[in-house]
Amino acid sequence: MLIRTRRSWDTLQESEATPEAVFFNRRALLAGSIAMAAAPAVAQRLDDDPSMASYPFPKNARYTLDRSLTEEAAASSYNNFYEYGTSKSIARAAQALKTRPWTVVIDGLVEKPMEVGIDDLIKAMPKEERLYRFRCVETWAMAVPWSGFAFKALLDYAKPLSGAKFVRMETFLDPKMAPGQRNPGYPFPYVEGLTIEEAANDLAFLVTGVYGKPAQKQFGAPLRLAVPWKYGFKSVKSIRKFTFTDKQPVSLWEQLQPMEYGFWANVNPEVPHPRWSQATEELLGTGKRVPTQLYNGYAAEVAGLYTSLKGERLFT
Ligand SMILES: Nc1nc2c(c(=O)[nH]1)N[C@H]1C(S)=C(S)[C@@H](COP(=O)(O)O)O[C@H]1N2
Ligand SMILES: [Mo]
Repeated sequence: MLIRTRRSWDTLQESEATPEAVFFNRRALLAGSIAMAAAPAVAQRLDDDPSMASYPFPKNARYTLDRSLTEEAAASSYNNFYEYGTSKSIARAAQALKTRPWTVVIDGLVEKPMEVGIDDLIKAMPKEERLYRFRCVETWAMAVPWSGFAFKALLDYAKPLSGAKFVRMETFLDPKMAPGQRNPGYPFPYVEGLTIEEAANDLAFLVTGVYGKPAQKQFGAPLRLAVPWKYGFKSVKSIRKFTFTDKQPVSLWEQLQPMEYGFWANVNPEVPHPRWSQATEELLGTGKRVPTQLYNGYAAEVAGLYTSLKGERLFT
């Protein structure tokens, strides 16, 4: 990781953008750098995963791509998962994440609050595989085969009350298991949120697996979000809790830098990040840069969610 001085913002090259780092917080940078070491691709043993036998999930032919899938080795060795360090090379450190036993709490404005074991939840959900684009706000991108279930299926299962306007998602909090959570520069646990309409959109997906098998830990096992029309930081990993609420959730990144990482965070090549352009993206593992598309190529599916929200900062 590069440690920058405040002045270097002015000359920051797009290719060196590491936006999700809080450049001016030197203490956080130093603490965060402890857990970092360059790591090769980590192949994790998944055969003792209780959900293994349910893979591969049936492919949903509605969600295919016009670009090649990112090589698994590239996607699984270049990750953002600040619980395990602020560099991209956290795959090895993330093996400390214990994904069983794992329960998921569903609370707030729902018919019946509950806590369900991840394997019971996976059994209860309609399983499918979808090929999705993925675009990080830092301008790298990938194309991934996610396995999981539609967020809509979780809504049907959780039965939110009519007063629920948002769903707030929270990652586990366990600094012993995740040394990055001891970094005083970040207000863990990691939190993200969606409106109920966004969560009910066909594209919103909850991920349990990647590349036809249970997700490796660095991808945010055993349950993470995939909302491909939004910047990657919205896709919260290793979810422990879904809270249905009438208040707009404030994410970890919004707490830190509200002008850079807002609630909506929809992909738009014409709205630059305050510190760099969003016009193009680098396809991980290829060295190629291509133009970024409005809503990351998913405008037909999601633009309608936002037509009545004219005053909002939809793209930051
Ligand atoms: N809990 C948690 N979720 C997270 C993050 C994180 O640091 N912690 N990083 C986010 C960011 S910035 C991105 S780009 C994606 C990265 O997902 P990937 O490593 O599977 O590509 O995860 C998102 N979800
Ligand atoms: Mo990101």
